[in-house]
Amino acid sequence: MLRNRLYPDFRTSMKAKNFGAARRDIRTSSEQMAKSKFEYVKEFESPDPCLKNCWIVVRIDGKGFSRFAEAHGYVKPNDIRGLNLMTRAATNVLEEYRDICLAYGQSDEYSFIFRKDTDHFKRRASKLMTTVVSLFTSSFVYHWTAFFGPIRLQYPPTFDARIVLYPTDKNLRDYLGWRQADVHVNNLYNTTFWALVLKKGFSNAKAEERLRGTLAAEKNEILFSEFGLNYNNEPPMFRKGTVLVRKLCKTPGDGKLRQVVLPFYTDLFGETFWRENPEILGLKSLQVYHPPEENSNNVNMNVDQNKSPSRPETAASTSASEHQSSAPSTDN
Ligand SMILES: Nc1nc2c(ncn2[C@@H]2O[C@H](COP(=O)(O)OP(=O)(O)O)[C@@H](O)[C@H]2O)c(=O)[nH]1
Ligand SMILES: [Mg+2]
Repeated sequence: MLRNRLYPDFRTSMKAKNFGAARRDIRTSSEQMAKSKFEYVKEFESPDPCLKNCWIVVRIDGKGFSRFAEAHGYVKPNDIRGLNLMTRAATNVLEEYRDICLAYGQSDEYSFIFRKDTDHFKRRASKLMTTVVSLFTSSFVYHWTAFFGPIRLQYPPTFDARIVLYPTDKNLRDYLGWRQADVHVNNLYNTTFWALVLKKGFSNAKAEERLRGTLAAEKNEILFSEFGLNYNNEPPMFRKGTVLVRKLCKTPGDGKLRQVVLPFYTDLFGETFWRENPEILGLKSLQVYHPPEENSNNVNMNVDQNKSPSRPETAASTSASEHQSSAPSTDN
């Protein structure tokens, strides 16, 4: 074993309680000079505060997620376990960062919206972005087994991140509308594509050729007439993505109001969501959440896929405010 000349009993001196003293001992004036000699390198760091008064969006996205989904046997086109795991990880992020007022997720991505008046990390872009994507990724791995049971992680997943600033409420709403339009378009396509491949034995190339140039109404019609599937009856989580918001909920037991992050499967287009949740854009205090009546058609994840479908009216979505009554995660 190498012996340290200054500290022959190396193990004792490296104990935490001795560490400070040991460090002080070796600080000589020449080392202090060296320290100040090197210190100028700090000046190479650039300040990166996000512009004031702007909504700060941190979007994380799975890197090479198609391969990850394949390697872990994800159900095509939508894997409920995978989507719920994404939402679990995103919930962790909202619980940690109280200045995130809304998050929106679909497929392998989540967007986290920081209040436009946040001063968290002095609005430093790198700090906000890296801590969000880091906590998201570690939470995804941490909760993996709770959602995938015996299926072991084959390799560590990676998520990338970016920051985008939106100066107006309209810009922010349009951003969220853009991400939601993405899931509308992709999910209708993927549902039809995989129905052709998995249920009719089409090759990928043949299914692609069949769908090339088709409009939404045509894909709806293929699903209905060839597979007896009304696209509007597909789970809203698949069609609309997941919106996470913070509400005050009565805790069963002591009846106290506590902050809870709740998932909604709802349209962000139009006025309804923003009218029902004015505190988000208005930067107001949290609202008390009143769960929908039991048996209301707001609770929609238990869609009976076996019931006879009625012909879809449009490719567009149905009710505006759909919330799945999953066990909320509380934080107090
Ligand atoms: N089978 C399956 N694949 C999914 C699911 N969610 C996301 N993916 C995959 O993840 C990809 C996400 O798109 P994108 O970020 O553009 O692809 P990436 O560059 O491979 O990460 C999709 O194209 C799917 O291949 C899911 O629920 N089931
Ligand atoms: Mg990706």
